[in-house]
Amino acid sequence: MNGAESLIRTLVDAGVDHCFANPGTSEMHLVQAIDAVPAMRPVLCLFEGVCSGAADGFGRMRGTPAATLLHLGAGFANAGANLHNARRAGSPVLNLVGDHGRHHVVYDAPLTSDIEGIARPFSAWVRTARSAAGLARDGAEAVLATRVPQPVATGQIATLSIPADCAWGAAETPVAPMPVPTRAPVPEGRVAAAAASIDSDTVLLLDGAALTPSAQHAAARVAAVTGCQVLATTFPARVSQGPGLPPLAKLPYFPEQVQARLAGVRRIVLVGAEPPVSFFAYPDTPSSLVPDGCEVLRLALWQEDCEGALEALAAATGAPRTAPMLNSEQRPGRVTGDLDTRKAAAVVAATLPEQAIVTVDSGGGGAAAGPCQTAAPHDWLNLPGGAIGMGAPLAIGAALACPDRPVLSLLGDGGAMYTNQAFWTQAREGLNVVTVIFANRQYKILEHEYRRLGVNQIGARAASLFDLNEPSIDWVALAGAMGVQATRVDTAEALHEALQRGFREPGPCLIEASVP
Ligand SMILES: Cc1ncc(C[n+]2csc(CCOP(=O)(O)OP(=O)(O)O)c2C)c(N)n1
Ligand SMILES: [Mg+2]
Repeated sequence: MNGAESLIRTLVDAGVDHCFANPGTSEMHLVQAIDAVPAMRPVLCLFEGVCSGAADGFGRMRGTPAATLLHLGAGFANAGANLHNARRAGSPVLNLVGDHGRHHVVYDAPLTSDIEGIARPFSAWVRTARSAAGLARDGAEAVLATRVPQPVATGQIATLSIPADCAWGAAETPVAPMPVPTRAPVPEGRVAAAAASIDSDTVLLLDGAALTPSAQHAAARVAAVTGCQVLATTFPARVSQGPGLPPLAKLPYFPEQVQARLAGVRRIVLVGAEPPVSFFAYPDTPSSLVPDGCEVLRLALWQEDCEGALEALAAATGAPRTAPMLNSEQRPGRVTGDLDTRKAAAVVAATLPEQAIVTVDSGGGGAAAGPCQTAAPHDWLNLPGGAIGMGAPLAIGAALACPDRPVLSLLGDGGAMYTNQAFWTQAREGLNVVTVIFANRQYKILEHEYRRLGVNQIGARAASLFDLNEPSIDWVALAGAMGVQATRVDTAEALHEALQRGFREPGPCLIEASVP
């Protein structure tokens, strides 16, 4: 057995059985090892940002890592933006990066690069393998590193750089999986402090593991007895919603909206969340959006047992056993006429299948989140790191992690162009992913942000940086070229019909929704 095979067998034994790959020459022995170990499923992605976004989607849904296989520093760098999102999501991801054999590095051949230097800002754990015999242990430790709960911005990404000679050199056996630590419980004192002060002027702010169904139920019970408000952060990485779950409001996006939402709040209790901040800096807006004089208490940190903390808080506040107010199923009525974003959102809620996984990115998809809360039980995956181009790759990973669940991607036409290679992998793997492109033929949010500068007249040169017309992107042709069935719709009725057909028929499809 060589190092590569001992590594791949070690990963499979530890439950890592999907590899989103874009290999090159320095990874050929790893490819050979994947070929020799049928339990490892290789998934070819035609751009590394698709590999990393897919691994993020897989990790968010499965809770255990998928591997990526990337080609030296250049391949890793291409994966960067979606690794940034995966880091902010706290997703477990294992990057395997091939490097030149160590004897070759001194020659500074063209692809030579500082892999560790490129990997470090994205990774909680970075290592370069030092021997073929040690590669299996490196792999086992890398998997463990993805499973150790970390503070929010640290993330749970492990990057193992593998010099080619460590892959081809002789090795002995795989290494057994290492025990996985659980989340630390929250000290009783913090629960008592929160329970003593929580009242109707309090917001319980939830993120991360505080947004599981049972955590949401516990938070709703606390609200029932104390009168506090429950809010989620603006873009939680994963949130379960639907009939049977408590209604969940989220903090809005723009800073002045957050300030308005939190006006009069005297106490914020953080559960897996950080204190609210403005997404961006603006000349006349504070960065921190905690209201003046508002107290901030931390009940549970992101990496701690948020569910347990909310259960304990419910017990300490004498909350009722069950949450009183739960969403009941209520679908929007028939929507007709020319499409706009609001109508498209209603049609999405009208057609959402049970147990769907919804991935969003930039674009109008977020508008459907509210109406979908009463449509059908689902998981909603947001863009936690703000690096657009995540939604389509994320759908690949979600579909492979949960093959029995339908996946719906709601994507902006701008964001979807960053990683449109994802559609090819969706077709190649026959994934049940329905994509709706919100085709407004512009970077609408950027035009909005530009106007927020106080600009009334947008100059032609500035406007050209927000406009996606001329040439206008033909999504039906683009998807068709990659083997994905596609259709264009401009009315609510046609979108309704196309969504129903998309969910009914196996394999991926794409709907270009004209939303002027
Ligand atoms: C990686 C990355 N590059 C650039 C941006 C800046 N950016 C934010 S939104 C956006 C355009 C989004 O356009 P689209 O997806 O069409 O949504 P729309 O605003 O039209 O609703 C851009 C370029 C970003 N957030 N991330
Ligand atoms: Mg757009």
